Amino acid sequence: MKIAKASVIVTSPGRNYVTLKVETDEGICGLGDGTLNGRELAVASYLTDHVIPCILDRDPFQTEDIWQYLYRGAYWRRGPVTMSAIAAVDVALWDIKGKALNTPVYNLLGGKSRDGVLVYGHAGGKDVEQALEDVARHKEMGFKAVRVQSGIPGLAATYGIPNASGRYEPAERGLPPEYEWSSELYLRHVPKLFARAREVFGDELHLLHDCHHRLTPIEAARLGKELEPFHLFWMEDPTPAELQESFKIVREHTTTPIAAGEVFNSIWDAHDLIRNQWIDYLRMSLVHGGGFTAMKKAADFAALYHVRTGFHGATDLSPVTMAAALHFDTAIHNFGIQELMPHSEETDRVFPHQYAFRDGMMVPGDGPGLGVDLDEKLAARYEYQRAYLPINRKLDGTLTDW
Ligand code: KDG
Ligand code: MG
Repeated sequence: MKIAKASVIVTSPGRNYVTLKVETDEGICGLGDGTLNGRELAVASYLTDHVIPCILDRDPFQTEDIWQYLYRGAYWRRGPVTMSAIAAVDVALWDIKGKALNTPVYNLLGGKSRDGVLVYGHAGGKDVEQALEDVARHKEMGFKAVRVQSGIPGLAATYGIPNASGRYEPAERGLPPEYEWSSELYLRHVPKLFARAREVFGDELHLLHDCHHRLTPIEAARLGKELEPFHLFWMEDPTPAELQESFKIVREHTTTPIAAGEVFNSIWDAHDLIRNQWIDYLRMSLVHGGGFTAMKKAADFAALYHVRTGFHGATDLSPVTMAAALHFDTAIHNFGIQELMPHSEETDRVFPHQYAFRDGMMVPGDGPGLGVDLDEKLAARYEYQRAYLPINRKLDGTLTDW
């Protein structure tokens, strides 16, 4: 079997997605996601102008060789644009392999290690009580794990708070919106949020929180310590991770579990974090981390150090990535949890899929390949719209991490 054709489909059913469709000479099609929030067209061009010409006529079963060809063969290594493009190819080829062998992708990755994948949903509100109402709503839907974010007194808006329509979607059309930030106000508030959450919901429900890279290491250490009585499942991205040894400071001060990695695009971004056991959960995703071929190695490496996966699953990762993640989560041994931020109905119509939510868990479906399609006619109705993630400024105007 040979790769006969590959094309990039950019669609915007509420938000932008970049999808690679690979077709073989035997009529099998595979899909891969190459969406990079706010930088979508860079990946589309990387695929169309540089990658697709190199994969034609190759054997789609040779996922390892093709991955190495696109990674080592480019000479320029890593980076989110490159790795998302490589992931799009890799995931599409695994989809093809599954379809050619008439088996779900999880069977190619080790088979079922579990019956369902534990997922966490996003609850948020403009104040503590609204956030808790949203937690209650998630509990009613069946979630066993919920991430909780709330507005911060003194700040006009912050990360993770749903808008009037009840949804939270960080990328906005037009130029990047600007938000304000104060670590001082945030640190004063968050322990109160979780004290109240435990008071209302008791000990059973898993509670998570995303610091979204905004704290210094010592601030993150203080937060982790103050959250200890509330037994969080994790504290996410407590501090930016370019300097991996920053996490040593956080780790040495607190037993609150730590998750990091949604912005990483290579295992090398997490090498020190994992081998020093400074994190508990690796948040990389199949799309930005280079696909199944790369992430299987990353997960196996993490397993040696008691680090489990907790893959990124925000709405800016398309249903193709969600399907791929669920196959991966079903198969690997050191799975921890999967993020689930449900896509809009419009997006789900463009990408019909087999995966489903049942009683706090997700299942990938047992059909061949990934079990996700792309309705190209419908996709063509939603033209690309430029959109950006916000930027953040401290109260004195200094640009800071969003
Ligand atoms: O594109 C950025 C989003 O994916 C990110 O802000 C979401 O932090 C996020 C999360 O944990 O889902
Ligand atoms: Mg996050």
